[in-house]
Amino acid sequence: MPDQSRPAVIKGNVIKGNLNAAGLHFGIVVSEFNSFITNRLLEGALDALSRAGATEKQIEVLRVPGSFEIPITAKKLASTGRCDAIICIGCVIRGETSHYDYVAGETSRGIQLAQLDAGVPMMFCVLTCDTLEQAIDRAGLKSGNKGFEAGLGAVEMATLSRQLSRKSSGPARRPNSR
Ligand code: INI
Repeated sequence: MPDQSRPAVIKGNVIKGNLNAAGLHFGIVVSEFNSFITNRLLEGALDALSRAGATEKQIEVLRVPGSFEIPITAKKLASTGRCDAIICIGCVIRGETSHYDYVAGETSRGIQLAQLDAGVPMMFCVLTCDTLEQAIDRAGLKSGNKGFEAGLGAVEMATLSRQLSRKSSGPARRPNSR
């Protein structure tokens, strides 16, 4: 007998993305600075998109000089309305001066501002490392490939966003309601 003195445990209407890239379009903005690392991250992201079912014509890759140039490029790309999600790839490695702090800080801040402003999900795949070894580990060795993770994240966020766009046009409906 259910205990009727206690409220039923409810889960709510869970809305979640999935890993099916069918019908979606992705942008990837890649920094050329530290290209030894960023090209590996790019390969990881492309691998993830391909495993999710994306084909060549669903993906466009834009190359920029350094991480600092990623936010404006991602924002402009988002404004074309072509992309369901954008993957931002860069690698900032700490040097002897404070330059690192400006580049890393402004790149992350810029990408966050760009995605909030544009309403297009942007994956933050900018490594911020103290050493080259840490970057290598995160671009395909010990700690996996952060580009691959970003690729999967892009598909999940793109599919979630599509659901939210559909739902925002009217009151919530149950799947079988008329
Ligand atoms: N850009 C990077 O992507 N990573 C770095 O480590 C880096 N460092 O160390 O200087 C870097 N600098 C270039 C910067 O992103 C701009 O391209 C440049 O300042 C011109 O605006």
